[in-house]
Amino acid sequence: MRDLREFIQCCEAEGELKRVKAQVDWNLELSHIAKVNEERQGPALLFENVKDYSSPVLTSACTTTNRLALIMGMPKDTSLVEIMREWVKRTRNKIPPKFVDKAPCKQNIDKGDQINLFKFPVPKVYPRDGGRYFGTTAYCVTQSPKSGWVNIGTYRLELLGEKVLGTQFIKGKHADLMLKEYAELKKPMPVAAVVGGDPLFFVLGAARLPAFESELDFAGAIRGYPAEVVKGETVDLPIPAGAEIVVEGEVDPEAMKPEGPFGEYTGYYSGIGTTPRPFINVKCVTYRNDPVYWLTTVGRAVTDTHMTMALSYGATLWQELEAMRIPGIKSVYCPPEGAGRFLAIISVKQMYPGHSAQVGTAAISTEMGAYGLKTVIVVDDDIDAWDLPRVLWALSFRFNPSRAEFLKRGRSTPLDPSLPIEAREITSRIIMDATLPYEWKEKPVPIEMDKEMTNRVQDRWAELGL
Ligand SMILES: Cc1cc2nc3c(=O)[nH]c(=O)nc-3n(C[C@H](O)[C@H](O)[C@H](O)COP(=O)(O)O)c2cc1C
Ligand SMILES: [Mn+2]
Repeated sequence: MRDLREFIQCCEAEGELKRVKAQVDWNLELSHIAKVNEERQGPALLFENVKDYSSPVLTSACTTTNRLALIMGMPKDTSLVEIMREWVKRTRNKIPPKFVDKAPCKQNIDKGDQINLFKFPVPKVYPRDGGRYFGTTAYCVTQSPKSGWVNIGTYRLELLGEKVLGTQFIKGKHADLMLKEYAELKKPMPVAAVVGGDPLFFVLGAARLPAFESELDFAGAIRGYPAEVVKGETVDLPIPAGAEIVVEGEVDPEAMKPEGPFGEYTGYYSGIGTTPRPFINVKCVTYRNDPVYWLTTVGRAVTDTHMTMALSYGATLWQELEAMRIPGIKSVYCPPEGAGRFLAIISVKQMYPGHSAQVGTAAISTEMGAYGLKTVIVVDDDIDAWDLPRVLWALSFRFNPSRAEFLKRGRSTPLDPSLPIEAREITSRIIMDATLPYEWKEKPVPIEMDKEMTNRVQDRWAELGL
């Protein structure tokens, strides 16, 4: 899949998209339609008549596993866990991107006075948001001045002016690491904030992939062919050729402007009022004719953003456990109710004493788990990680609180509402081992039904009047 238009076509062919022709206001109305639609597990929406604008807005692209499967190039009825399993398999062999000369994203090029980000139908999402957020699905392309590593990261971008986007690169995120390198060199950081292109770029921009790895190479791995990229007009960065809108600019590591707040995927605001943060000074904007602007509603679980994160965070945790060569991992599930990141369930076929404990401590030590993962539940392999009723059963009957491990200090996220607003850098964690200890000589005797008798009664079901 090369661009958002191909995805829209694919969704339409599969009955997964509706065009909204009635006029809709970008100010709260559009986002509220999208959110209610997502709560009803509705289709992707293409708003074709946005008040004050002539170009369309896409929402609800990732809300259901059906559409996540389409993004991955898989059949519609694939389960989330099957999609994750495929992700883990395909991302073993990375494929770097390929530069092309001609790119649709260059159909229009605005520089100098022509630049005006209010040209695009950027919605205001929730009433208490600090403003309109150009970046919800937008991803920032940046490059390390030291190693040359190219990163793609999805970070919110607030529309602060015709030529200004506010950023929030949380400490330790890859754009933040790179900005610190530019600060040492006393140079501004070139950046391209991109909307559209292959929808995978957004999913991968939001995925917590390891440092020093390029999301562009992961995109190639998942697709099986290299991502097509083109050089920027004013920045020397690889930009997806099929992108809809590309905002090129620079971030001065020393300059700040008030940014925020924004209704986050935890269902809460992460701070009170505005905070001074670095911003993008826009130097050039390129876009396709009639560009499709793409929004994800973020906000309270479970809707669009949460499904995206459940896929990419769960798959990344699974892959990192595999890379640690821990045997017996049967399945991994990071429920969308926890935005795929605060809670993880892992099913393991135990092979030696302490195996399940190893899985629990490994999970919180992966790159994915070391940041914000608070609760890990480990279950035996007779239970699938996503089978929540069975997981609750194991927590009731196999779990003993004395076998839980508490850790007092771990990296946290400023988004976690369970911590006081002024102290969100460090969190505690718990590993709940809900397996039966491998070393027990005498295990509880499970109740089995008699197979023959079960068959017999099933055969008699109609006769029994049931
Ligand atoms: C809709 C959406 C908005 C996000 N906003 C931010 C943000 O403002 N700041 C941030 O640091 N991470 C944000 N994230 C999470 C990052 O995308 C995620 O941590 C990703 O790993 C960042 O890329 P990196 O690992 O290359 O730094 C957001 C994710 C989504 C899906
Ligand atoms: Mn990254």
